Amino acid sequence: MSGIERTLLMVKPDAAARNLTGEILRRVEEAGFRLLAIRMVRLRKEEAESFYAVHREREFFAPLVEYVVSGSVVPMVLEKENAVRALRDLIGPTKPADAKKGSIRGDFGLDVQRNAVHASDSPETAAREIAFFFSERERV
Ligand code: 3AN
Repeated sequence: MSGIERTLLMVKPDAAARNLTGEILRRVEEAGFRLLAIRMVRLRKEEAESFYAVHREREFFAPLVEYVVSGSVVPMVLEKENAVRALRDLIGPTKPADAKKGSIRGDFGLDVQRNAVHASDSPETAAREIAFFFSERERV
């Protein structure tokens, strides 16, 4: 099955603080994704806990929340054929050490927590995460 999909990419605090937002967006656009919405925001703790609610029981939940509120993040809505899969391929696996050179995490990730970006893992998650960050008016 193929079709035009929307997904969410979030530049995480480590990458935003290292001035990598422009380079990451450049790579995403070069790969054929269309940018539909973008903003920069510093999450409150309760918002971060809600965003990462599926990980609530994991041992890394508290440090993950603490990390993601440590600086600004840059969420964006991207559109492309099979966008969810295509973006996961472009960013590489969760652990930057496992990610290929040329992938976003392979080139810019520091460790499993500070791995430069987040991308939705399914179309259902994408819909939830897009609605989390963007109002209906912003989702053109
Ligand atoms: P992905 O971001 O590749 O979908 P998930 O959904 O398994 O990975 O994990 C969400 C986030 O939680 C990761 N981006 C990473 O920042 C953090 N994380 C995942 N596994 C670990 C771990 N073992 N230790 C610390 N942080 C982790």
